[in-house]
Amino acid sequence: MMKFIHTSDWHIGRQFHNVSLLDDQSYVLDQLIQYIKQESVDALIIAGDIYDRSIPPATAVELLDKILKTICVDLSVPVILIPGNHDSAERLRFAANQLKQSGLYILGDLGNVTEPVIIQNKHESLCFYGIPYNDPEHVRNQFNVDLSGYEQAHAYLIKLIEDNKDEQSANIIISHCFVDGAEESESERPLSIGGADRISASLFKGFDYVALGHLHGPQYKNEQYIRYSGSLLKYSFSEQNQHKGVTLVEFDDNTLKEITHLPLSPLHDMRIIEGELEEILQQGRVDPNAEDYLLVRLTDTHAILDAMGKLRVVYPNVLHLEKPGLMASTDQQSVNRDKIRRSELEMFHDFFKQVTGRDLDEKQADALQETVSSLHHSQVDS
Ligand SMILES: [Mn+2]
Repeated sequence: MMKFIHTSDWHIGRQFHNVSLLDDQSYVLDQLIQYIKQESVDALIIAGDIYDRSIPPATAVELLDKILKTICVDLSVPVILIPGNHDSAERLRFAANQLKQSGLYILGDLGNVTEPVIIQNKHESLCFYGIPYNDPEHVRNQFNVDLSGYEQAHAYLIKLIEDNKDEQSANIIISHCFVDGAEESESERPLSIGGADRISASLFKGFDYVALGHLHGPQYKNEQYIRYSGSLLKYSFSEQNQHKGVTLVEFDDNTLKEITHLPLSPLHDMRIIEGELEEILQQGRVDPNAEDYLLVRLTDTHAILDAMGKLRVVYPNVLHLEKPGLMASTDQQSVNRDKIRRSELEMFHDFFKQVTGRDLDEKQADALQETVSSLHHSQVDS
């Protein structure tokens, strides 16, 4: 029996609403290391988007260096990784040939897609083929072929691999791509505009397991073995209900036996809270997870002074505030010419109604009248 863990989309060094997620990433990577020990896996796969940017901050490089040293050297577990669309393949594959000797396989060269990393024991062998992230132009230039679109480019690469693969082994593809029909999140950067980046799952049917990266929600497409492990952490509020983790894959006698989702628990969860300020403040005072990263949607219909400051007293990590209550109920969003000609009073009245859904009451109308006329006078005076 052989086992490996499939992960992807680490995005080390990512910032979220100006907050560095490095500690959060380090926290779940420690859990990954525990899983690697506990399951005594034979390899770790990272299917792209190792870093968040092509030139990552030094602290991100330092964290990755530390994690890879622990896994490859201290635990002697080989790591196989490919660059994703966020990584720079050229930078990531620095010293790749030398690093192979220490069990770190960086498959970052499109010209080498037909060369597998073979992990084996006495009875069986797993062949891992990595397809570094590419667009159709890379493939055209690299192989001097005429093709267009992501689907054709991927089909070409997979055919190359299939023509070379060893039928006696289990064959595993690692790729960073968008499989058609799979579900997106808000934190993925599109590979191309207008859906031309989709490829069909059926391209992969000749393989025993397909370790995908790019989409951040854990999921499979068509077949259980054509799978996205999902990102390490939630990287947008749209992912609040996703269960992040890594995927444990077991082979026996060169045949896929079992796929298990191993959950990761974040240092700070990411979630959306909705309600009126007062009730949110009350709930925050007793919320055991008050440190979570929050998007707060205030439903109050009146303006609130320094809502963010008040919320952060109980929820220190409110990262984003929305006030749908202040954009309430009215269809009269369009400005028509007649309205522009009206007096300030009428315009303010309309504005008030548009944001609160109510008319000014008598007291408010009086106050407004007074303010506007005093403004007019002060302008005349000065
Ligand atoms: Mn990604």
